[in-house]
Amino acid sequence: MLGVERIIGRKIMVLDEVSSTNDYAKSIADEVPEGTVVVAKRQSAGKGRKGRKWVSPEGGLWTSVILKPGFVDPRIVFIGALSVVDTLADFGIPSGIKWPNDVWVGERKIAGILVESKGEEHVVVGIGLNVNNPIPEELRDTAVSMFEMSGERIPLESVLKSLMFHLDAWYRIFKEDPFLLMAKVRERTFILGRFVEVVSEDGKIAGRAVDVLDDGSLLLDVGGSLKKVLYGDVSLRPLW
Ligand code: BT5
Repeated sequence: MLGVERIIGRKIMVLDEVSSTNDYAKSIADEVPEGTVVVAKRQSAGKGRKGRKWVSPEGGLWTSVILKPGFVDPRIVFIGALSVVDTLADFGIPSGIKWPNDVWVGERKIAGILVESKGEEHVVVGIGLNVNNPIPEELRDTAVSMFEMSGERIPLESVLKSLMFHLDAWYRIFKEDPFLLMAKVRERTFILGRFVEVVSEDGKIAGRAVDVLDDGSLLLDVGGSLKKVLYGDVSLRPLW
């Protein structure tokens, strides 16, 4: 472990390497205060949803925040996604949310969010954001980093500070008025109006993304009838 530091009044645990900051955060969640952050320089087994691999070499921001809202809510993922969008804006990079858990710049993914719960009350918000890390060959067409967008190396500390500032704000808003959070999600979700294909546990469904509803689900127009999707993997049909 490198050390424990503090950024805007919270405990930050900085690790050299860990399998997954989410797993580490879940293992300590009961013993540490809400808001504790785990950051790792590298993850040896960074993970995405459904056991997928998250590529996490040195130079990126791989972090997990422990929240204790007292309940589990599928909309918590949007606290992470909006915080990343706002952080990128602070560094002059426009981005949008690809429902439900990706942040994209143009047509490429710059960040992914993985929310996991620990029991009924504790939630870990894992955020992987490509900052200065190299993008591996196999992801060149689909992934992008802040370095690539800005042309300069960006200190990880300043990205983390900005991210935590926005996370605090969106978490507060979520607790006070989740509809306000969802209104912002709707505004930032760039897939609305586009034709998409969603793969979920119920199978594959294709249609035009119409809205993100207040419960966090995606509303699709499938040949004139509206279908609600609670969760899934979205792929975009080309614009032209
Ligand atoms: C995600 O999953 O996008 C959630 C990623 C969450 C990562 C953070 S890092 C800190 C914390 N600790 C963890 O162990 N995880 C969290 P999903 O929607 O399933 O997307 C996974 C897919 O994204 C992979 O199958 C790849 O196609 C792609 N991918 C992997 N690494 C990437 C990277 N560094 N940048 C962009 N795309 C990547």
